[in-house]
Amino acid sequence: MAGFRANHGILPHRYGRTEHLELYGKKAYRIGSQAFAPHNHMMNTGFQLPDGFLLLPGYFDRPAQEDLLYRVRKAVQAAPLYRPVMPRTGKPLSVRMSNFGPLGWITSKEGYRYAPHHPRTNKPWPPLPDCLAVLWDDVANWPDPPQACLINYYDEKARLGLHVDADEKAANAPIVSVSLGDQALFRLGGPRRNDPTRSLRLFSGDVVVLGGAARHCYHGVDRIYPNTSTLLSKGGRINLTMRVVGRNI
Ligand code: MD3
Ligand code: FE
Repeated sequence: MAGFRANHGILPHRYGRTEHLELYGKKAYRIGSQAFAPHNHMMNTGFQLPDGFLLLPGYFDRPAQEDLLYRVRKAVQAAPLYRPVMPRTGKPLSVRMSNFGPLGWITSKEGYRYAPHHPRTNKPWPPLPDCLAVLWDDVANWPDPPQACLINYYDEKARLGLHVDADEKAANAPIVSVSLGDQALFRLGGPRRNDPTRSLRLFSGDVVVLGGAARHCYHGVDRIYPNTSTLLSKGGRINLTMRVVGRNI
């Protein structure tokens, strides 16, 4: 903890209750109900993080991030990124998406759903890379494997508005997220849209586990910080989210 103070000048005021999460052999902190990344500035202090929110800062080191990026590039060659549209209005999102795994999250004017084929190529989604299956087994603490892994690509202007993920019948299974590339300003609220929110910066290599109550909380991405990572040669951010969907019919 001394290094933490020296490097960042941020000392948790409830120091005595710091729980060093050595779970999974990686560093994460939970102070009371406030989870913490050593490199994360605590914005909006006083917000209680929902139960089940776990941030594993720097879970993937640079070589592991490069390996993961290589798998993502291979996947999007076969299953190109597309711009999902909002149901009803047909308005495109700024985030571009694709998927790994037996199922993928797609949108149309009719609504959102999970489907086994890419909406443009009509081919099955590329298989989930082993390193992501291993991550799931390491951190999810859930008996079933993920059925879908959404690939989100943000250019420097992309955003993701506040929403809840509610298209999975397996609503209690956790979601496991991996960030790659430029930093993002992530916003986490509560179960109701008007609940107070807290902002966290997500860095390349960070993993977030959304279980328990956190799984049902509003969240979004307010901004991407350009040129904050050298991982993606053309910049931007990739976020991977593994999900258990439940029975698809
Ligand atoms: C908190 N993705 O794909 S990942 C999404 O950075 C999504 O691309 C964001 O929201 C991104 O649906 C955030 C972290 C995350 C994922 C799912 C959550 C946070 C969550 C579900 C409930 C609460
Ligand atoms: Fe989401």
